[in-house]
Amino acid sequence: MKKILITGFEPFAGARVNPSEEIARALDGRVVAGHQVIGAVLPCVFGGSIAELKRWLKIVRPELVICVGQAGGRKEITPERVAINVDDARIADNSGAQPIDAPVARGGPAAYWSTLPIKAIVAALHREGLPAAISQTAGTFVCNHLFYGLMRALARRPGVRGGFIHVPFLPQQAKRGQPSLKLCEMITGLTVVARTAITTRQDLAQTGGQTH
Ligand code: PCA
Repeated sequence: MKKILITGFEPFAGARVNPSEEIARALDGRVVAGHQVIGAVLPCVFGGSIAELKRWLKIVRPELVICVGQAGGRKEITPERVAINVDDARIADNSGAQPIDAPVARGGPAAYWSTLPIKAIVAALHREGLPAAISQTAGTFVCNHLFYGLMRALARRPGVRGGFIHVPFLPQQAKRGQPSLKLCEMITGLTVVARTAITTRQDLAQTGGQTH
């Protein structure tokens, strides 16, 4: 059976959970649109996250790769449009590294586009009643770093599509007034993302309700 690789991150910044890890674990082994999902959890570490992703790409040989990370403070499930070639960390990663103004890949292009049908994904999430919007920036921490590394790796694998999705806090992480989303809604949401990516050949040309 063809495969979909879905990755999440371990908790970071002193947190005890990361919704993206829970999503990857929950979806591991499920079948979506005739494809088997393999869920993997990556370290929240510059360099190490890309190395581990490449190891999974070799093992799984997926048709589709969806990397997921937490973006605390956002209220929607947000497909990222673009990965940029910069690491600029406001806090240290889980190994204590805090690169400033460093390239992800020296000599690499300034950016890579997601190859997921991001507008169709937002529309499909809305049809399920889930909050969703396109994001124009994945930040400059480990999520953008991994997203850039993913798209750079996929540039050498024609036909394999991939991209990055940020998700809000879980309810137990959100401080008063902060938005959050239940884990079951995120799991449904990422299933919709995967199904839409498999079944959509041509992305929609319509507004994505951009917020970030
Ligand atoms: N979110 C962080 C890194 C890991 C995660 O889940 C980010 O947005 O860069």
